[in-house]
Amino acid sequence: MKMTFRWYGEGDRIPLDYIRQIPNMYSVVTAVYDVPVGEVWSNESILALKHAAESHGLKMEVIESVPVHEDIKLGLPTRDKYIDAYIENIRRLGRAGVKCICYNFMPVFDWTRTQLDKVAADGSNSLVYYADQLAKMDPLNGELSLPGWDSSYRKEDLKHLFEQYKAVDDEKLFENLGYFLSRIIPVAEECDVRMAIHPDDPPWGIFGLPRIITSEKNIDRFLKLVDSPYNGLTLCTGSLGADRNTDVAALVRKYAAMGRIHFMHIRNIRLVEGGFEETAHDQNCGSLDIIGIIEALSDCDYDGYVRPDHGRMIWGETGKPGYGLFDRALGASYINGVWETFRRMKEKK
Ligand code: DNO
Repeated sequence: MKMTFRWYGEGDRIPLDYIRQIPNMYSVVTAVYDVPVGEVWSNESILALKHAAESHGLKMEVIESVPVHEDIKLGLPTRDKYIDAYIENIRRLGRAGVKCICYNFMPVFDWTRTQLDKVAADGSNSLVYYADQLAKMDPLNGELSLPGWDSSYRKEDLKHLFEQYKAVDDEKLFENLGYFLSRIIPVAEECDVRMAIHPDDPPWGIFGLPRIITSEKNIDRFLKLVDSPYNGLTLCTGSLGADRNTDVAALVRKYAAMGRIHFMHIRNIRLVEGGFEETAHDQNCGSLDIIGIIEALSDCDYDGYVRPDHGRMIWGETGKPGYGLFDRALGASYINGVWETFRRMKEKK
């Protein structure tokens, strides 16, 4: 396992020096943020990120994300030019030493929460998702803004996109994903860059838009679309675990044994009536079997990347929801501790 930490580039309030001081930190997870979706990233920008990381003793082996243009997800005739640009990004990143690219195939919105600062009994706050709050949200009124959403959409663009998605159901979305993969995976193989799709978060359709990377059945289907080790997963425990019927530890064991997990996002959530609340990473703080998940990784000798996913805001910290320093650093240390314990037990056997 290689421990990583998401870093939003020079604009991030968390300096690389701090990230480096988290024990066992290996690489940053970052991206070029100032280029519109669908365009090619400049080599200068890619190398600037790499040099910044390396001058602080860190690698830049994981990119999250190279976003996928909506025309690709919609399967429009214009998709090929965006796929060409995507391919060029894979090539450029591969040349810069990147080994893994995380992306998602969620229509219009990335991860969705209904409140960003729900205060818990201990005074910390975190992101939550409550179905009754979602029912009151109107994504088309132009007033909503959430950290996972692209704020560059104008109200009219969003309306148009929602219209276009009326022609796309789950089957069509799978077909469009298959087309995209059939073009990019051969390039990823050539460049030795592992592609790692992020599951849909939450793992069900929202606002009438389709979502497909949601369950074991659909992930099995996804992996078969192009049956190559380079067509793999970012296994996000909190995303898949929001479905109470999903046994996340069992999925980790299955897909790690197949060599198809390239990146792990580890976080815990507490399942509540109609939704979930993000908690500290520790086993006892939420509903997920975090220890069982790490045990499965150890049993499979997982050597891919791991990052502590969203943290709560604690100790008075303010900042990007889910992406403060303190709780994510605690999460990294917790994951390291559990991992090292399982490794030691394995060596002794
Ligand atoms: C949320 C993240 C996601 C993830 C994308 C990958 O915190 O896990 O935004 O980066 O879905 O494309």
